[in-house]
Amino acid sequence: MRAATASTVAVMTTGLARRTVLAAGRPAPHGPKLPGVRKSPLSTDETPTPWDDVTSYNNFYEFAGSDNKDLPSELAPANLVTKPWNVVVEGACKRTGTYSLERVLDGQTLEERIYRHRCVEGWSMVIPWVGLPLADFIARCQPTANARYIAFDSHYDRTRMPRSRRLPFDWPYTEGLRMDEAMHPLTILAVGLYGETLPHQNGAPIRLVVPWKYGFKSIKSIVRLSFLENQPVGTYQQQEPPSYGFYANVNPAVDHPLWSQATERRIGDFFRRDTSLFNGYGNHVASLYAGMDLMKDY
Ligand SMILES: Nc1nc2c(c(=O)[nH]1)N[C@H]1C(S)=C(S)[C@@H](COP(=O)(O)O)O[C@H]1N2
Ligand SMILES: [Mo]
Repeated sequence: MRAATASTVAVMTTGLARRTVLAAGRPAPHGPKLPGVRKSPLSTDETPTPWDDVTSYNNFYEFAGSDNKDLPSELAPANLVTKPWNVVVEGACKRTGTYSLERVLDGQTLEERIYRHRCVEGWSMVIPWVGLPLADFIARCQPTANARYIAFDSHYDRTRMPRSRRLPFDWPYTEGLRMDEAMHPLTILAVGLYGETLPHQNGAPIRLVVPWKYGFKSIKSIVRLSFLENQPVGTYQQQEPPSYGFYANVNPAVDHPLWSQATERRIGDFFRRDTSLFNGYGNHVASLYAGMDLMKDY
């Protein structure tokens, strides 16, 4: 009984500490609505995490280092310059070159995709992204038969991201997907949130969202996209000791070396909930991994 009381107090204290942390960031101001956004049957009907939490509790290591959730919302707005913005397309495709953001979005209908987001650290949110299927943009790049993977680089400016130097990363932040994962209908390039332009702290002006994988695969502020024959190595995957695999599919059975992934805390909830395989998107994506051993290829 005494033990139960102590752990209840511990849970409450953690909850309060988290609330303090959430209140400390700077939620993004609201802007105009993006025009012509279409709803999608791929959205979850779960309640979205409030705007203020989605825009003030962030991971953006370039600005904040690895453990500070408040600083991205304080530092990214002034230090991430999003206009003009170009994305360089290179490698195994016919239409290599520099694409302005306007060109990426030209003639493209934007869709709202309300997705679960599960961070490898054990917290989760429900986020109403606005974006376009990555498959649509890939089709315009015309990848060749040699394109088996796609790699993404984030924008990096060490003078405007001084805290990044505290981390032993090989900047820029980089991530990769297998081509069939990249072409999957759930995979999007997000340019908005809650029907508005994407706030800087959330990876403006264009970021990846892959909802069945841990959040770190969803790379922010993309400036380069490379079609590759060989599997690229992501920023997290480069860590020593190697704790993260290439796939990083959400999997409650594969523990992080330092913590279990069996449960998660949905931001705003008091109690933890069970984590689902593929973050609950297994009916859409399990077939991509048929024949693979998910305990080994994680
Ligand atoms: N460039 C870049 N992209 C990144 C990160 C980062 O630090 N730098 N963090 C990742 C992690 S760990 C998570 S959980 C999500 C967080 O996205 P959000 O702040 O929009 O919720 O972004 C991912 N993309
Ligand atoms: Mo994350």
